[in-house]
Amino acid sequence: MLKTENIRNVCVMGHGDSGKTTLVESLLFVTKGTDRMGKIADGTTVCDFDAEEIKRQISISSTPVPVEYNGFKLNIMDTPGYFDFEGEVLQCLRVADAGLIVLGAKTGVQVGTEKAWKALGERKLPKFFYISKIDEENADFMKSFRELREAFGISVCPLVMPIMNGDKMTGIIDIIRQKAMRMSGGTREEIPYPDGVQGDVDELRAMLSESVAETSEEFMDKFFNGEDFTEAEYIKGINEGVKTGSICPVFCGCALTGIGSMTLMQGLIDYAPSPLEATEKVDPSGKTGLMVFKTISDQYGKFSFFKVMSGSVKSDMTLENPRSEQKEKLGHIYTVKGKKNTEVQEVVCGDIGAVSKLAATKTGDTLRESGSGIEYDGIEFPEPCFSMAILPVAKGGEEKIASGLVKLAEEDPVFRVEQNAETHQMILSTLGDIHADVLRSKLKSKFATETTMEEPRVPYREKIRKKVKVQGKHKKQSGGHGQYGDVWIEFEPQSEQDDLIFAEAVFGGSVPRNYFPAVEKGLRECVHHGVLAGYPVVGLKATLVDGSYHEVDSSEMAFKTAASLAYKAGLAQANPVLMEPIGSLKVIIPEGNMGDIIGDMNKRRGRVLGMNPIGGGMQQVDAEVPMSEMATYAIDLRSMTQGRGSFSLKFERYEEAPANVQEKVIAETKLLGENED
Ligand SMILES: Nc1nc2c(ncn2[C@@H]2O[C@H](COP(=O)(O)OP(=O)(O)O)[C@@H](O)[C@H]2O)c(=O)[nH]1
Ligand SMILES: [Mg+2]
Repeated sequence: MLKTENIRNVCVMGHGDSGKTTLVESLLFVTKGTDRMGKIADGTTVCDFDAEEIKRQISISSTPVPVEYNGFKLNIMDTPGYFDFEGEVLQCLRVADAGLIVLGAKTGVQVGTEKAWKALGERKLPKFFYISKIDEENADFMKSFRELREAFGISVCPLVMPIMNGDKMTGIIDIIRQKAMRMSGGTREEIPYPDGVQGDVDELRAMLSESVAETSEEFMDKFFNGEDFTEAEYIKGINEGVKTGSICPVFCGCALTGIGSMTLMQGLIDYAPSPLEATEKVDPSGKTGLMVFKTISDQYGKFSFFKVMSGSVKSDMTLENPRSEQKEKLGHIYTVKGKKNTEVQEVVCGDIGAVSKLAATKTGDTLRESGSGIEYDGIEFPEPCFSMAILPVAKGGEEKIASGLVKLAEEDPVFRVEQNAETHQMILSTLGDIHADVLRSKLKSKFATETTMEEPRVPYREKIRKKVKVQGKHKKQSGGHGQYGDVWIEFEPQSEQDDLIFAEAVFGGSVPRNYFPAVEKGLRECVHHGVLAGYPVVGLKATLVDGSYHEVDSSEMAFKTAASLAYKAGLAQANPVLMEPIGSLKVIIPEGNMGDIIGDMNKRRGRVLGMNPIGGGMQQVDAEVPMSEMATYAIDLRSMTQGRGSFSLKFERYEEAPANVQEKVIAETKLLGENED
């Protein structure tokens, strides 16, 4: 039986393409958890098994895999590096007890490295580094190590150094024990130091001592007295430091050959906290409680991944969900490795498992033994910031898109869909173009629905700027029962909340009272469509001032028509203008990007209202900008800041659109009208 103290829950993070998925594959391979070493290029890795991942050769979904080594179980969670899939990273972070940040020896620190560091720091989770792809041409361990230390300070603590033969990594040096090792027939054996490495080893050992000295006063004194630490002291210091965040051990290796993988696993076992000592400790002796951090729904059914936070989870248990207030029976429980499931009878405290067919439970939910009162924090997801209209290629496919997206939302709680009542478009909001593209691919492959995307239509408004008085006269008196309605209406701009204020100032019954409602009704129908480009009219006051009627031929219908004639004539004369939605924008960017962001804001007709440093080398820019200019901002901001920037935009008010914008919109509406006819 697995013991909780022998579990390590580790989230693997870092920039896209840094080698995370290949590393996890290697950990599985060297522990015989898989019988062949899968390759990204061949689409054969355990973690990237999804059709979309194989096609794109990037990780899209996070995948927890159990790696068993020396009696320990490492639940390694491989996450996507691409920022569109940040939601997947956050799910795994929620249940991780430590983070392993992977960075390439050649590429060094990238935005994804910084983001991982920040995310782990915010959650007070211990951090480990793995410098990958040591075998690549021009890869330089010492250079990337120094860069790492420069970026993140003296907590960055070296534990190993690669032994190189040209571009090949042939072994590894343990900096604490000062031993060189190489792999031989699947086991490690000690070898003498190769020539010319002593200098680097000394430099790394000095840095190691410096990091360890930080962990206690006693060690600090020893360090300043020039004394060396013993092996036991090093280990104690690192253990302490990892827990408080003052030490981040650094490993390295070549995942393709597996050299460095065993050392890394041993390092995680030795220094990463077990769930019992983690930032969010588990309670093995408590009543059963688990937290669902991820949901997969595919042709095999719906699987909910969970971490046991309290007690233990046994198959056939019935637990309650405090959010949905439903009871859930856990019929079959599993451990999961890529797309393979192994049914188990029990998942112990601190471990990660999966359960099928939960009816009323979604990602972020707690399941608990009744009467336990347990409820865990859910998962905070990023707000989707990239909105596009999604439409079917085939006529009448809207229903299928909507139901497909509902299904996909079970797996992906980040994106949003809404039917915009005004523009009649279905708006899909995601974290970026790749995220949207993946969802569309899944709609096609899983729900046989082909879609296209276009920029969302902008909900413009129309408004008049001048007071006018006009007549609307509807008269048809050719034989039989005729129609007669005649009104004089004053139209003027107003700035109250209501879009249309209707008043009357009719003297002496020129229009009988009982026709007033018909006039108002006629106008209310009219204001849905302005006279410029057919957008709803706002800020209008209409006062019925005069008119005439006919004893026999007047009717409500005739007065309604007369009102609409007055409306058409009046608004055209009243200097109408197109109003565009203005959003208030908050952008957070690195200081160095300031110039680009401001320049870009000007191009989008934005007004910068303020700039404020918010610490960590970041600035907050507040601005107001026409919403019509912001459709692709999520993508543009990412490319201007290499993904470091973020923003939020919300509707603020309507403002007159400049003449050139009006002309363009009006011309486009005409074109659209012609096409529809
Ligand atoms: N030379 C070399 N290439 C590697 C190594 N690890 C990964 N790669 C390659 O780097 C690319 C990205 O790897 P992947 O595991 O998908 O990175 P991820 O995006 O961080 O998951 C793939 O082409 C891998 O074959 C390594 O140790 N050495
Ligand atoms: Mg990957």
